[in-house]
Amino acid sequence: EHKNIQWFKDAKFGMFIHWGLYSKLGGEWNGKRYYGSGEWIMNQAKIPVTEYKKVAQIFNPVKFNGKEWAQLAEDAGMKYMVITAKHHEGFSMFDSKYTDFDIVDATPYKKDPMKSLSMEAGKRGIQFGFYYSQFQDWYEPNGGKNTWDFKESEKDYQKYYKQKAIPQLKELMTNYGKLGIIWFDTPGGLTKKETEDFVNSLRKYQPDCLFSSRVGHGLGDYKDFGDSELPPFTINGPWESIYTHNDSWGYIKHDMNFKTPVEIVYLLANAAARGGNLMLNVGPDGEGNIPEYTINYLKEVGQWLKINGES
Ligand code: JFZ
Repeated sequence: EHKNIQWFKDAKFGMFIHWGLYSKLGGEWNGKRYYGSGEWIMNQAKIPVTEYKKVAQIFNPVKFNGKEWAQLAEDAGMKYMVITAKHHEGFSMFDSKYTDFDIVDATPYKKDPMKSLSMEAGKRGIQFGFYYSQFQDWYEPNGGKNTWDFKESEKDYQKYYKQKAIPQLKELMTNYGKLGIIWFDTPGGLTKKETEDFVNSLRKYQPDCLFSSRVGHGLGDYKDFGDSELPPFTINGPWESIYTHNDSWGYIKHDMNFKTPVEIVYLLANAAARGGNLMLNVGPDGEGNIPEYTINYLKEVGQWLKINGES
């Protein structure tokens, strides 16, 4: 068991945030609407890298306010927060030396939102973490799974890990203070031994930071159930269940299927009764606004927790 697992076991409730260039598209490309997961639109519409990178030029989330986001998490009764530093689209939502395809270098916004968000979370005693798509990177010729621009047979995954994923993970683990979690996703391209080396090489930057199980090969510090599934009551060991507030992880403007406060409390109770956490996802839009429904419903859940919860 990880020596710093206790906060996670006690947390019960966390905020997941999917935010990237796909949030600007909002589920629409060339006048056509896409459904499902907004953060997959580049793949769904098979958008070429040369087209997709232009979205960065119009991504200007001036409404983003790290203080308000962290305050919402606190008001909702959430004890941790995990935000997409880089999703499968390959765009870095933080300042990175290892690519120009990041929010500081490629957008008119030119600022690093992860700086204030990590600080504001810390101030409130909320454990802060990053989601990082370690294998899938549709922007990079050597990254995982973009087969509409690049030939699979010509990909050199080791090169991608060495030149982008590992250096960027180091940046995330050294530039944003103490991290609670790195949330890996959809593993690939590495053997079990290579995954162990990968994990061990990162541990040294922050020995207290937890790694999600989707780092692959049964490694990682706790189990994830997903998406939107709950384990049996007999489950042992630390775990988390992930759900999203509406149907998509990333913002989709025509997805209004938001879970009500009662439904959220029910999910929370269901996870807590089995000894696990609920990490509920919110999808801010391309301007940096969290949807009104999400703000209002989360505040109601927080009210309920204040009256009926343990702490
Ligand atoms: C992954 C991502 O592809 C998706 O965009 C989103 O970020 C989600 C939280 O994670 O999708 C998955 C990964 C694993 C499972 C399901 C969806 N799974 O193991 O059931």
